[in-house]
Amino acid sequence: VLLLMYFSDCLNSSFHCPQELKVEKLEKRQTENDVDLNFAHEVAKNLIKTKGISLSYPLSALQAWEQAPSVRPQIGSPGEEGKPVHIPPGQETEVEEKFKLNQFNILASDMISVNRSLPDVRLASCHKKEYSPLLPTTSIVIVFHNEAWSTLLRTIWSVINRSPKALLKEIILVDDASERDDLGAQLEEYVRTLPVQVIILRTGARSGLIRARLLGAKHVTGQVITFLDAHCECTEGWLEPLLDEIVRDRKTVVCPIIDVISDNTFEYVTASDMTWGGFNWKLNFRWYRVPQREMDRRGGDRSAPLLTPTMAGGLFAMDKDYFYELGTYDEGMEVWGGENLEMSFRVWMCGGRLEIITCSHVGHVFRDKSPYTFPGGVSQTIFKNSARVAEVWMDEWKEFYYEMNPGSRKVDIGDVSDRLNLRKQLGCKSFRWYLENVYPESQMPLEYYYLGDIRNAESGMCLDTMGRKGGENVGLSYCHGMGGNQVFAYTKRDQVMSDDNCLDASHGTGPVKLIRCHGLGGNQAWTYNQGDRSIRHISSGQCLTSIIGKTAGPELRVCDGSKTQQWIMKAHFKW
Ligand code: LR7
Ligand code: MN
Repeated sequence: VLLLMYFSDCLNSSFHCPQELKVEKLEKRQTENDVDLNFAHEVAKNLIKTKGISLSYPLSALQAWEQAPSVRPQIGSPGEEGKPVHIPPGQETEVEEKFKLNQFNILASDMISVNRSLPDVRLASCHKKEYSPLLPTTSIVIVFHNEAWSTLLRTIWSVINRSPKALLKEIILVDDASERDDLGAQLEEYVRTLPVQVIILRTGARSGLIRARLLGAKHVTGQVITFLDAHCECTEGWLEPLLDEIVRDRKTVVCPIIDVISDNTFEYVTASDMTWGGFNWKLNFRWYRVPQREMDRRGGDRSAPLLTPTMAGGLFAMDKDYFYELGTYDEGMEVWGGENLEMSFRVWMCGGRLEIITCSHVGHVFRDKSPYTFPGGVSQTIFKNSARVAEVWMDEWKEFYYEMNPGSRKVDIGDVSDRLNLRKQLGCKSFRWYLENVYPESQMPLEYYYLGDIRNAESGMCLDTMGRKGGENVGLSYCHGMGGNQVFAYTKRDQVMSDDNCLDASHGTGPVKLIRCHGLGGNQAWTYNQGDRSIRHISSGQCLTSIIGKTAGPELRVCDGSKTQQWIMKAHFKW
């Protein structure tokens, strides 16, 4: 009887449940009120041994837990309930001067209690969810380089205050060669007073966040690893839904919704539950609106786990054994960047899944710039990390990355053979599979004829987005061969596209706009004729023309075969 609670997840999850248990559950559930979980644990173990029942999660890793009490507001203290902090008049210059130390308003942060209260931002339907009475323990790994004292401590306290005690195995802090005095002995002393086990590890020399996380992961004794940045605040009920989803299927990697803590006022601002993670041709992580397809799959329930193509990278939880099975991280990556896409592609392509758990909210201080140094140079470092992602995981689609950043072809990316072997050993699927099945909305076309710059034969100028946004006109400028805004793909769906925008003309003549690609042809359908080198707008029958003496941008004109209407798609044109 006591097993009923234990196996209550069988019915609606991926556990393998023997038929008898289901029947037993249905018959006896109503009579069960208080369940002795330890006893249930024992009986369940026995059953598994004697009857060979398989469970996708080791029982020994599961714990009975009780909800953490809510944090009460400290009336009158700044920033309570996530409200913005107002800096007293006269301190504006100090705020400005100190801003660059952390790339956030440290005065505001210092004014706020490390135990501040936050609003409960969850959807109403989240409150009705029932989580497994037995969940795995987790270790929280927080890496930092020169983090501010108050944000780091508020991160730690928000974990302590808002995690069920029984589930929080330890907090592992990894200091990646910080140069701040207070992060040394003072921090060690402070954490000794905390009501939870806190371990501080130090990398010694700057190793970057990826290798710092790997050092932290080695010391994890909980069953689940949860990574957080060092300037986060966990809200009420953040942990249970993450762990619950992992118990249902240990190959699920889960992220909370990442809310915004203002870098200026430290106001807590809820992020949309209608965004997921994607990436662009430059291999930058980006948020995009969740497509209708994914809403439909969830039956319109916004509180249901959201399958996401990629994750932001800093805040996620994963079964520890699965973290190792799947090849941890790419140790060849430096400082910052790339590891989030690498992990996302690897999880999806090698048999796992990546989700945003919309009932779990954690705030993060978003910054415009990094406050710290990149020892190898910012672009060299990011080029290297991204090129490693592209080389190992993206198959032929790596060309999009290289075309955007020709400089990255020259960077020494080191040896990736271990990672390629890992991909083979794990029997991972192709990047095409990922694009077709996980991320069909991506701006990476599945089939294309050409990728590169598009040069006009008369003026010698290249089509150029000029960095403009969707809705504005496409431009023309001197061909620089540096990729970026001059990279276009001519696709088998008749699009001329640059990242997520397509050349679009709604009038028969005049300028041509960049509009978010819709894939439906119409105003975005073009044909390139390799013979006369024209780019013809299908619906209007007009030709893309570089107008002499006019550098503002190309326009649509009646096709006349002149050189102003001849466009060169130089190499690698594949019919
Ligand atoms: O050399 C370093 N050593 C470190 O220990 C550089 C950084 N770090 C620490 C740093 O102190 C911080 O705690 O690593 C953590 C992440 O660095 P941030 O906060 O400068 O990164 P970010 O928030 O700008 O960047 C996002 O992308 C990164 C790509 O490498 C990481 O995955 C970050 O964890 C990730 N942050 C998030 O996902 C939060 C949401 C941001 C978004 C979108
Ligand atoms: Mn961060």
